[in-house]
Amino acid sequence: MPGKRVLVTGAAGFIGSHTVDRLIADGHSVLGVDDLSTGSEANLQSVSRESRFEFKAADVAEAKEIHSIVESFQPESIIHLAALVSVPRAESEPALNYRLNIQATQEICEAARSHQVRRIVFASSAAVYGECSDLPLAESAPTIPLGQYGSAKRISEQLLAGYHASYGIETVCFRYFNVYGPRQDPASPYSGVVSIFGDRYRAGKPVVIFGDGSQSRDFVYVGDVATANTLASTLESPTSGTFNCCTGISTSLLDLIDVLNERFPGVPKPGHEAARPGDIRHSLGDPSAITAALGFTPSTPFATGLRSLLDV
Ligand code: UD2
Repeated sequence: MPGKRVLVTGAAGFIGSHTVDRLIADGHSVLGVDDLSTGSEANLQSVSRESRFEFKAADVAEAKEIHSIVESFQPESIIHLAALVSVPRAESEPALNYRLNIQATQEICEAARSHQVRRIVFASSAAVYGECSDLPLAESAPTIPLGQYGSAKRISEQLLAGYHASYGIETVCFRYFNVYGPRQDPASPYSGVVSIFGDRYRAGKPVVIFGDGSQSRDFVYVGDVATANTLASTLESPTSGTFNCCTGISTSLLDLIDVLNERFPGVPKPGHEAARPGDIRHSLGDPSAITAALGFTPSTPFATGLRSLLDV
């Protein structure tokens, strides 16, 4: 099968750079776009000398810029990962959230329509479900987002559904659960818990557990997410729909701490603080739809994924 031409927005970010690595390894040609506001070119080091990879620093919410990029590269698919990824920042800067998490999706759809792009793969989030207690979550569960970020992701899903219905563009929305792995920035208190805890244990420092530690998440390894993005953007057969990108396996913070204690036995015991206001206790997805559509389930065992993160 000849390689495809794939445009990846947010290419220098955590999920974007792993997706680019995977596309290049599979023989595809990639144009990576990123405004480098939170992503870093260092994440693209392994593909930087690859002739099938090009990089362009650009803001995807700028209509003219994205149109000219799509027109000149002529991708068969676009993987749209560029976003305002900080949930607290989306709350405090709703206009910025609108621009990056809604308007940019609209520009991508319009550019795809104008330049005959066959398919768009979009990074949605489990945040679209809000506080749903009927676990594991299937895609048919109600979507009642808790704030600006989840709401923007839901609106973007619907924009894409409209472009599919009106113009036949194939659209795939992945609702990512808690993605973890190498290159995830541990610096902010709102970074993913796996990267924060991994970073502190490696430095020999104790972590802080908000609440009693029995809260649980569906942790999905970034390499599996990259595989899902690659499959969805390059499959020959028509592919559209909205899918959970999750493992269906629940891991509590105490489970995570057990693995870390075993690996770093000398690190002082975790401290405890009050549960974070607004935190959900349990989150778990049902991966059966993604398996049926793509013949793939994110399945890297948590211990294996965690080892990759800690070994970097
Ligand atoms: C994710 C988002 C969050 C919000 C939520 C919606 C990320 C990183 N966070 O939160 O912004 O959208 O989904 O469902 O995308 N924890 C600790 N100690 C720490 C850090 C975290 O105990 O130092 C706890 C935290 O209180 C939570 C759990 O670990 O109970 C997981 O936290 P998280 O921020 O990694 O992920 P989540 O799903 O709560």
